[in-house]
Amino acid sequence: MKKPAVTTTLFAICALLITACGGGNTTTNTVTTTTTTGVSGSIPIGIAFAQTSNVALLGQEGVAGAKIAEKYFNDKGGINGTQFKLIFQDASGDEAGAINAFQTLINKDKVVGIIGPTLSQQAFSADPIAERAKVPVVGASNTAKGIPEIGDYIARVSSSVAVVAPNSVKAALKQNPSIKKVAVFFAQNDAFNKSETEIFQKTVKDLGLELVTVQKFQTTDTDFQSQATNAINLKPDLAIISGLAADGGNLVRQLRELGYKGAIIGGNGLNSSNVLSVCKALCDGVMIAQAYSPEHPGEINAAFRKAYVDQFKKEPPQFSAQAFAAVQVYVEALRALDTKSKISTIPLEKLRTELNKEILAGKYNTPLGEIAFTPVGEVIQKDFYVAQIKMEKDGSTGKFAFIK
Ligand code: 1QQ
Repeated sequence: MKKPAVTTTLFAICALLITACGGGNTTTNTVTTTTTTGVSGSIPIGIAFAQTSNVALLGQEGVAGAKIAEKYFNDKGGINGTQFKLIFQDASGDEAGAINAFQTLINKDKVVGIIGPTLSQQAFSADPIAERAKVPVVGASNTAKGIPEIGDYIARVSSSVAVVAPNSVKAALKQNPSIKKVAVFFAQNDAFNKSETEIFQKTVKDLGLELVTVQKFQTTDTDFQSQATNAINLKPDLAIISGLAADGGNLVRQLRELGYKGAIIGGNGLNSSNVLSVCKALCDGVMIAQAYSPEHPGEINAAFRKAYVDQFKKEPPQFSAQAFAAVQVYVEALRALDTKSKISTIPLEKLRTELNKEILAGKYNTPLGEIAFTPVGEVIQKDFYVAQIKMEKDGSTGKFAFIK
């Protein structure tokens, strides 16, 4: 009789003193978040981009855009007079890195919402964690099919491959109407590249072109001799590559080194001036569809462009503009929410849920143009472009020239 009595008493004490008895993190967290009133001090917004690994070639452009937005909007008074701060957790290039970054941002940094991760491949693993914790996520570079559909808390400012990718094929045909045979290459170990190649292959067929071969590789590959040779033997007029910056750039270089003279289209994974150092002079002429143009009219883009050019001495790339837009979405949604009821009085859990609704309801005039969201969280955007890499005589510097 004695033993159970002691256990019961202990249990009762523990129920009152959950932390002291080490009652488990889940219970402790629930108690803390429901009793804390709101966010005090500056408002934390989480950024989970790749800052290490080969994906950092793309992630660092997101970091740059987010930092410009942080300064720009805080200088303008932040969230109705309260500053916000971006908390960066390196999501690296794989699923584990993104999951780690999300967990830290949600549970330790107690952010109101997250921007990231860099790759769709990572988002399919990490976004469900935020969804279960009811923490809003705004993707700023995830373009694979199915991202907003991951859950109610998942949205993106990065337009889908289905909308963006076909533009480059149409532009290539316009520039060279004699294109008939097309070779397609894609990285088969990456969700975004699998999604993008489907769109490219469909576009090729829809436009009445002949798809002569589909060559596969891995984002970690460095040697593309066999894929490039297989394709070149079929005499294509156009090569379309869905890969990431390092592998994609290497494939461009090796195609040219093996004598390929036709047109080349790169997908969104090659959409960074970081590919220039990989394929160097041989990058010249590669066409890439864009969801942003530095020339987009309007005050907000002028301010963003100036801040970027002042700092980096070159035109802002798409991934920086999209990251800026994602921060802007949070800032404006937080302002709207704060106007209705003071953010500092709303408990964190409720704040995250209310913020998510506000994000989806808003309209934003960003450097990408006017954007809004469908109920599922897909971005609605109007203007798209195509750029072509123009290398300088020195063979190492170059730029993305927008095709009119
Ligand atoms: C995705 C992408 C990448 C190329 C972003 C860097 O579009 O993974 O969805």
